[in-house]
Amino acid sequence: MSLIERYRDRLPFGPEDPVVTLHEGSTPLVPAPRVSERAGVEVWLKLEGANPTGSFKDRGMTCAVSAAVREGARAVICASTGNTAASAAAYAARAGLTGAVIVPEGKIATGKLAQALVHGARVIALRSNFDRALELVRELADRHPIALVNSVNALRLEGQKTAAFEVLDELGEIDALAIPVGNAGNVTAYWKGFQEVGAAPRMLGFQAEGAAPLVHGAPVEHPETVASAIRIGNPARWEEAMGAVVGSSGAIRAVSDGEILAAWRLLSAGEGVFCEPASAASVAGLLRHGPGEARRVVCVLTGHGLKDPQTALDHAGAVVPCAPEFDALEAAVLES
Ligand code: AN7
Repeated sequence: MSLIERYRDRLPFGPEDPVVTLHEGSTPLVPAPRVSERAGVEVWLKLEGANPTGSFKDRGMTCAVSAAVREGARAVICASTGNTAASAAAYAARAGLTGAVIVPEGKIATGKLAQALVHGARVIALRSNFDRALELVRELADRHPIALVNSVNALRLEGQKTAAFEVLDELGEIDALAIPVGNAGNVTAYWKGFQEVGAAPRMLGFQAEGAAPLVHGAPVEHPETVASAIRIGNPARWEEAMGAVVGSSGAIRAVSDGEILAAWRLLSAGEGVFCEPASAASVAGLLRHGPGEARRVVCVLTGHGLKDPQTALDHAGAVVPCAPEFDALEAAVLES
């Protein structure tokens, strides 16, 4: 079922409104015994990589693109570190709209680039970073009748808040939500969702050390991190994210690339869950900074590991070459 249909009473869509959907949402929420043991609390993983295009962006995109169709838009546009581009391209294709995505040249994961291209979007590689791309794209959307589908679009947050409903529907109550933070739309959306149903878990947002403007309290001009999805130096939802953190007695903290990769390895080899590096920042943050007084924590794994096969191969074990003979194969399989 489409996310809009499922939550229509809590979303700004009427029964006659057009719905552009790939049946997003309803993602798995799975217990994480190994992470729980390390963190000393009950940890659950919200697998947002199980959405149709492999990231949480689909929840927001179904709403942003449906609204664009309702308004008669012919084209959608976004700046993106990759996942928004993949999602916008897919939903634009679904709606029969033209899509254009502006990405930082050479800095988006291979899977995301492939997705944007196969869905037929015009992919523009800007010789700069995400922050500059967003600045330019906002101006472009001001001057042309093109719907901007970045999370500066309120409909994106409306859709993404539904993940908070799902978490509470399954667990009843949680003490804290650990979540990676880039442009800060998702942490804002979860907080909105929790508040709408009278819940107030601590919002624990995590940024990569080299791209941690909310931790330093100032924009970062040249953000850098292995977690390319959150390589963002000047989040558009800065104030709202700080509001969520203060309102929930939470925090925004930094994790190093090494900690992100260690958490990513624990998830993939220890839990059987393959997420992209940015997503592992939630678990890395919980392990580094601790759960505080929380006893039950949900970590949001925002995107699928297959999004970024190159980083995965760079940081995983090597394959074992083998001659096509029985003895060689036996040795290759059994020898350590
Ligand atoms: C996997 O696609 O900003 O704090 O342009 O892809 O709401 O920005 C992606 C962000 C976390 C951070 N995890 O969410 C984009 C983009 C993954 C992401 C984030 C992103 P926000």
